[in-house]
Amino acid sequence: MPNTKNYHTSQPDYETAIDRNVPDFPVAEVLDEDKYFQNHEPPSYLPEIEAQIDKFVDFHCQQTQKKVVLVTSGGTTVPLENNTVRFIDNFSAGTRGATSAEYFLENGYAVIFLHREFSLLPYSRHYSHTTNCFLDYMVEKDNKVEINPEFADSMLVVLRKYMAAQKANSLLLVPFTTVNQYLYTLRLASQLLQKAQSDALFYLAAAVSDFFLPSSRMPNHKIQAQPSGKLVVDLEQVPKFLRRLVDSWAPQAMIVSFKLETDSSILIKKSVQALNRYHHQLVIGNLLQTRKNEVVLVTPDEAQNWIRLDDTQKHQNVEIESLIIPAVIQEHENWVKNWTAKNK
Ligand code: PAZ
Repeated sequence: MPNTKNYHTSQPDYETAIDRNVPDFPVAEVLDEDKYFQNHEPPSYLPEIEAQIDKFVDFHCQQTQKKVVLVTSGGTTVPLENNTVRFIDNFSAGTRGATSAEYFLENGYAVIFLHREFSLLPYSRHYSHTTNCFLDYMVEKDNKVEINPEFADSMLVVLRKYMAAQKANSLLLVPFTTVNQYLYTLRLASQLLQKAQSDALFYLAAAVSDFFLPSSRMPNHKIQAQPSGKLVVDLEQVPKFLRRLVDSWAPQAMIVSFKLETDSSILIKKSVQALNRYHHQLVIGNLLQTRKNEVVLVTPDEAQNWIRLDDTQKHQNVEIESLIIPAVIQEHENWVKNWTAKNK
């Protein structure tokens, strides 16, 4: 996909990210989502992204009538310095998001892919991180570069899907790096997606930081060695934006969040807790250790639908997302039907 954007989210906004006039961000309280936006600057490139998303949503609402899914993917960072040398990162390669995006596209959705810049992308994921270098897929023949015949057939399949998505203008790539960029972009995209009403779906697979350093306390320059020999970092809790997404940013859309745990004994409890707290439609629970082989879909009635790859499927390299996405789409179809019936 040609890179036409004029910015990189991995480069901090040196000038605007810090505002020393704002007071310290308070300890998490009710409605601190709103305070967050009052106390933190939006990324400077946001208007460019707004124009792209707006055009994409209009195109699909007016011309193709495709349902639109916003897939979030990859981990957010928490910078420790304004001129960022050090940051805290969240685990995620972007496999879940990039793979899911491909299956949504195959199932007729338009996809806004809100991803950590330089993490895995739909289609190129098959080649970008699987060898030392993409050149491993090439050979030289008669003074020319060719695709290694060993990979040519499978690459043709991927290429055709990629070209089809391009031709149909069905995939919009939107990057983030920091948690601040992620939150501002998510809010913007969800407000623009209101036009799609219940045809909008949110599939929140990104690993978003739970703690952050408020910009009012962020040092401008690289942190130097401390006299104590220790660096003590005092982080605040990131407000729970899922509540805002469900209540006011995108009240007509169906919202699917992921819950990642490492302790299997609390996975279901935490998934149910998230549904009770935010009142959205579906939580997909997964464990770090087994996330590629099994997930559990939990709905507000506390029903649990486990999706597991069996041994044959594992052997055949079936991707679990090829089973997750049809189940999510089924839920979305029910959501649209109910919403339409209620709003007749
Ligand atoms: O990107 P990946 O395939 O390596 O990992 C995917 C995942 C585990 C980050 C995702 O499935 C997930 O659970 N996201 C939500 C994480 C959370 O609870 O914040």
